[in-house]
Amino acid sequence: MSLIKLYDHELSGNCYKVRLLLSQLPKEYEAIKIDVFKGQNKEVFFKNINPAMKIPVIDDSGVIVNESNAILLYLSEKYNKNFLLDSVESRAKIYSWLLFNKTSVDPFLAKSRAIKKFFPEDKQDNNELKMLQKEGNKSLLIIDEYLKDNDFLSDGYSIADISMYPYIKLSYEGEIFLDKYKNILEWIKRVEEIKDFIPMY
Ligand SMILES: N[C@@H](CCC(=O)N[C@@H](CS)C(=O)NCC(=O)O)C(=O)O
Repeated sequence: MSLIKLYDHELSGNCYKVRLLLSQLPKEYEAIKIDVFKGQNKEVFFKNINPAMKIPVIDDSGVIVNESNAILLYLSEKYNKNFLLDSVESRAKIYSWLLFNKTSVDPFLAKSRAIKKFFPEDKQDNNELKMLQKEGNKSLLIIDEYLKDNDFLSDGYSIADISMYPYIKLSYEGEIFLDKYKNILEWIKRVEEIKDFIPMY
């Protein structure tokens, strides 16, 4: 069996989700850097791997999976079901949060971060940024309310927490601040205390 290949970039929160799960499974892997800042993701060789031209992608002995949250589902299903929890009811919560993450959290938090961290100042659209920050805050409030009575997003630490963690942790880079979300701040501490946690940077 060959090592899992992860097409990766160190500044990508989506790639980090996969690195964090691989660390905790635990599962060895080979990281292949795709320099999205130089457009390597648009080169023919990578387009053949992922026609959507985005990272992360994994190649697990020929099984190619893209979309960070799909990769989390695949890897936990295949290598360590503890990250999916036991009951159908707990899994239902995981599925809900994974979809909420991709529809209502990452699109706002990751894009705000990208604008402030990676776009040149003259390309930063302040109206777009304000809209993203407003929508991001709405979702953070929902998560914060939920975490008032729950230690983790489902009934124990799972890929739902892994999926939600990076862009929430890094939200300050998009000028979305967590001070008023006390339950989220406590949850971040709990996530960072899980065995084999690795920091984003
Ligand atoms: N929904 C995708 C989003 C992936 C994504 O946006 N990846 C970024 C890096 S974090 C990327 O490849 N950007 C390059 C581009 O869009 O040109 C996922 O969750 O994997």
